[in-house]
Amino acid sequence: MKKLIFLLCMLGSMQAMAQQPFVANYDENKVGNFTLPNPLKKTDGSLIQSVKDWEIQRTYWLGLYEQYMFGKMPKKKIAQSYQLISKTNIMAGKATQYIWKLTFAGKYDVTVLGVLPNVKTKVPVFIGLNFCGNQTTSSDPNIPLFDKFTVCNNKPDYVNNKGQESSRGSWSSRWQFEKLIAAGYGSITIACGDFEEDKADGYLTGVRSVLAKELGLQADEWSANGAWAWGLNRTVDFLEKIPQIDAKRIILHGHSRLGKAALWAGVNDKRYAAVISNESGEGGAAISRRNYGENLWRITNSFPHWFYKDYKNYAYKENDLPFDSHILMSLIAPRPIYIASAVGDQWSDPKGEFMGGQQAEAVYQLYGKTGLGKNDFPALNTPVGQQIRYHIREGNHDINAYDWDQYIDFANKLIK
Ligand code: GTR
Repeated sequence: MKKLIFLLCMLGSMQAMAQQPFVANYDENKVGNFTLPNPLKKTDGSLIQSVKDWEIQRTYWLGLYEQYMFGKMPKKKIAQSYQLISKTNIMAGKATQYIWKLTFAGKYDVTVLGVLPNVKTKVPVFIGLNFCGNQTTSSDPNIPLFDKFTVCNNKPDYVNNKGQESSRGSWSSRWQFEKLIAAGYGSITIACGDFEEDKADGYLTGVRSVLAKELGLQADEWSANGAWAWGLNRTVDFLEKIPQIDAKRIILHGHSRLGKAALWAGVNDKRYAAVISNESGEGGAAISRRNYGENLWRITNSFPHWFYKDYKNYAYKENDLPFDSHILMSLIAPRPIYIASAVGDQWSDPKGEFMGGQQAEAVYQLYGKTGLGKNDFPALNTPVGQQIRYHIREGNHDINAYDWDQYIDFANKLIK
């Protein structure tokens, strides 16, 4: 009886907590105590000692991520065709801009933007999804204006779900095409909303519904992050067919919510040579067990579609999850990973993002790699680490020229 009363009280206080307006904690003294699951611990309690055993354990973790957080990743192959829509010489002959249409199962199209340096050798490329349409990445007038729902739709640059001329290049600072071309890299991007519009009912018109039969999955068996990650990985299938691209040097990046999608894409597809999480925060690189900034309750209530439907049940019960962000990032090993934060973006919990990288170290060591190494949380604008790299820069939630300088340097050292 006592137990029952206790349980009812607990339930009542949790409900009350859920009804109160959310106040994020930014006090290190209140992040709470927790023990992180050991990525190398097998279900029988023994510790993994070899890469061979880790590869088996890796599949087990991947299954848990599907089951608890992101939903299933379609395994079925799907028919894919592509068409070149336009090809434009840009940057005074230094680069070519491509627009391709990718078609899945003959019935679902997405538009890919590629900017490749005009060189004779195969080039490494960065690939990442964009928030508000390909036209926001550059002011070039040949890029089609995106005409589906995006998170920018409350801005004057968007009318009735269509990006206007004024939206061209509005986020070019996040893409830094000139910098990349000068360094010998190409850049590939697609609007995330081309795979699934970023809203609660976005699945109705996205790949989760339209391709449900072909992919053998119902929409509620996976998530928007799953659809975005799947889209990235299918774009890699296409990039492998483009002769100018060196498919062994594809570097995946994502900012914020698209950083979460990038991590999920990167663990599901070993073809990426490296993965970059830019301020991916809660549900991305940050340790969820830390009560700091955004938390699991807040994110699953604000964005229910991002995760598998049962993930919300772990709100205020993060300790019951079998994993945390360090295990997600361990699944990238031994490939290089870059985790970046900004001091003005405490919502994403920079210390939690750093800790996520730190706690993946043991798996990198199994492969004979040094991740963040013995580094403590670094000073501003001071990147640290080797195979796992980290920086916290000055400024706000964004991906900017400073971030890109570090990513190019990282790729030059570890990929080129
Ligand atoms: C916020 C969300 C974050 C992050 C961000 C973004 O509203 O709480 O998890 O994903 O959006 O994508 O910019």
